[in-house]
Amino acid sequence: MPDIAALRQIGWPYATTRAADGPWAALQSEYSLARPARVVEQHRSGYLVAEDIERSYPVESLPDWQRPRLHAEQRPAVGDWLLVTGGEESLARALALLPRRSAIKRSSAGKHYGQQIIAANIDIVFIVSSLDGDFNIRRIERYLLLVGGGAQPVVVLTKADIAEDHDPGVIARATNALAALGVAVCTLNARDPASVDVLKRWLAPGITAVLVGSSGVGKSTLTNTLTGEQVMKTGAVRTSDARGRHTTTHRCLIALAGDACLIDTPGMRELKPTGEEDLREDGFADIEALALECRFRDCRHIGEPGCAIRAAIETGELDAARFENYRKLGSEIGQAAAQLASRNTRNSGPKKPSRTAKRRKRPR
Ligand SMILES: Nc1nc2c(ncn2[C@@H]2O[C@H](COP(=O)(O)OP(=O)(O)OP(=O)(O)O)[C@@H](O)[C@H]2O)c(=O)[nH]1
Ligand SMILES: [Mg+2]
Ligand SMILES: [Zn+2]
Repeated sequence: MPDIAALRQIGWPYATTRAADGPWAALQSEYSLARPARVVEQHRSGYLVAEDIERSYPVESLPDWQRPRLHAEQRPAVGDWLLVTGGEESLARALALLPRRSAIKRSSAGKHYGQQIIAANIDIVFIVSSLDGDFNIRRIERYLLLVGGGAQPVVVLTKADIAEDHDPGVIARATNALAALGVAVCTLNARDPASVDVLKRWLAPGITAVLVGSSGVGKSTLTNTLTGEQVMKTGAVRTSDARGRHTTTHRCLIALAGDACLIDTPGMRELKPTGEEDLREDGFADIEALALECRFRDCRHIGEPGCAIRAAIETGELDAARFENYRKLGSEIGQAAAQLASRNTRNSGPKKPSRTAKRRKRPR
């Protein structure tokens, strides 16, 4: 029998694991001997899962997940819940991926359209930026867009202890710029436990939070300070330009004392939208509302009479650089959405039964 109390310490959100109470009734009745386990690490060679805070173990993937043509977002990611079986005398086996409550994702790098799940089943996204030269409000707007509706974003500004020596006034400038976005912000020294304590108000029991941001901003340092142990390796930044060296190479879920979970991730260079983002909901509602006041319905805001956007830029009510970023992100979302739509049409043709479906038909 699955141990609910132990599962809840690693973020299981339901009161039971019985099929009737979960959103995957069909799945679990089929696999009545399976138990839920959470993906805590993802490596090239496979997944590590856990059923409690004490121990994680490798699990054999479903053959379906190794199909090269399977969309990446259909494979498990860190934070996902799997149904597993076995594991006492032999390698545990995954039987299914349970539906996600939420996910943070981006488009994968490369020519072809693809999505990459950064973390699944998360409640809080800590967008980490350091104050020693990394802070860039346009990049934070981009992160906010990717967080989407399922999770709450919190911007964490690190290296407050050294920021003013590098750049006097940077803390005030950064916090003012963020206040205009209406997002929660904290400024701290990631190496100092007393300073990092402010994050605990978002780390209630059962919550899963993920740390995202560029390399070298202090995500793993925050992880270590929050756990009180050196669970993650950290690396000094280059002195020439304060860039990190990509010290963390894989995503990792860690249970914190107090029953919240934290996911540390490798620093990200590129943040391309997937095409599913919504500018209205994810950080740009003010601009969308303003555009409704333009005289022409199809105003392109490039000099038409009665343009509310141009007027707001002139009075200083709207920051021209923010509007530029809105435009740029809008066009990237549009392009990605078109690629996603064409991928979905290509895939909606008649399907051959998958290998798992065939296997299930065989009598046991
Ligand atoms: N002074 C000071 N140094 C910090 C702070 N946060 C992180 N550092 C230092 O910055 C360097 C990079 O920190 P990491 O925690 O490795 O950065 P990361 O975000 O995990 O980087 P990647 O794993 O490469 O993505 C380390 O030398 C840390 O000690 C802070 O708030 N203040
Ligand atoms: Mg790291
Ligand atoms: Zn206009």
